[in-house]
Amino acid sequence: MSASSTTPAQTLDADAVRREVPILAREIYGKPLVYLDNAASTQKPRAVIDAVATFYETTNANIHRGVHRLSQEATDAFELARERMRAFLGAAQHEEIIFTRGTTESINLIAASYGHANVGAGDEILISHMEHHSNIVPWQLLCEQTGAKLVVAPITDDGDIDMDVLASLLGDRTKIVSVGHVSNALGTVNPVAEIGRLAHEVGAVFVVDGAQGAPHGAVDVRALGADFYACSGHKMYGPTGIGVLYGRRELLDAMPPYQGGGEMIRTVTFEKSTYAPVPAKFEAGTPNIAGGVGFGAAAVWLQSHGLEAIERHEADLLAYGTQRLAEIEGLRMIGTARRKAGVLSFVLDCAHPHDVGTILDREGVAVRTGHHCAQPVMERFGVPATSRASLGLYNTRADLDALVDALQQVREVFA
Ligand code: C6P
Repeated sequence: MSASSTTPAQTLDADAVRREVPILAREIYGKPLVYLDNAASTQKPRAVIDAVATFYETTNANIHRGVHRLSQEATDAFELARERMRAFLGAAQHEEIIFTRGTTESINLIAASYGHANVGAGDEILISHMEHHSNIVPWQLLCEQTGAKLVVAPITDDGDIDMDVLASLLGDRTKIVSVGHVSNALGTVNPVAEIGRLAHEVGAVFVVDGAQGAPHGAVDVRALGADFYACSGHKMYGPTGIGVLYGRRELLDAMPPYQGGGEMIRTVTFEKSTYAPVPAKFEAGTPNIAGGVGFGAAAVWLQSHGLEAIERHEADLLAYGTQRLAEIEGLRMIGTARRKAGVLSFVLDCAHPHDVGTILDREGVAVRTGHHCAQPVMERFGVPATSRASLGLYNTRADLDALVDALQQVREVFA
């Protein structure tokens, strides 16, 4: 996440932010909504809702193919969104920004395209034990199809990657290293720049699953040394069904297409097709145009609140929430890494996480319960599931107080 800034620190007024997000005014079972499920999906500010609605009301048409005015305006809106995502991620060129359906599709694209072109029998792909299934299964499929081997760097009892072991697992055979920027199940902020440096030392490409990194602080893909960086609009206060894959230009240029169809070609005959330059080569078919426009608006909205201010605000909430949850008898925190971002994952000795989630819901408190699509992490900590409160920039200390009060009620029911 971010480096320190020399400009005066911007502060974040979470109460003012809340007023920009209409759904937060809702009640659930007659109680104010306390939304603590931001790692699953975030709520949308008026700026994003309006950007999508205005696009449909004033500009909607297919892009990149019409000579008519609306098509040109829609194309401009979509390409402006690409430029906004470029600036948000610190990429050098807008051609390095590929619109996808989300992080999952972004990683599958890398595995299917870069992976098939560059990974063979006996090669190795290194991930960590804390990865989301989206950063495990695409690589497993690639290994099954090519005879490559998936190598897993272990994590400590606190939920940090064991960096000494990771370094020892890298070698001539390592072709791809892929790790999460931030763990969705533990909240660990991984030392991605350091892992990238180690990956490059052995000539591997470095993939960062940024699904939980990009919403919570400034990202600079070049400073991180990421060859690829994947993120999802819906986790960044933008629409669902849209995401971005950043890829370094020279890698993208050399990669074969991922899907075939309209827009990704230069010429087509029955004998042979030739392909469009990036980014079109990787955007077959009509994309989620309004989603892209909304995602661009979300990036601008996040920037307007200051990524470093967001990071500081969420760090304060994380520290407060960690301290308050320690008051709950029989609560075990899963994930106590040195550097964490907005995730409080825990189990209670008296109740199953699903029962915890159900009782919290009756109090208006939305958390996620389950394995969080990270089953190997659950197995590592010896639990089938956790309850997870995850933070966003509109959360307040009062939200965490409401969580703690509701957990005290769980204890009263089950103890
Ligand atoms: N994690 C969660 O509740 P998609 O579904 O493609 O937008 O994102 C997938 C994904 C990839 N990597 C990480 C680290 C993630 O956290 C997620 C999504 C959600 O934790 C839904 S399982």
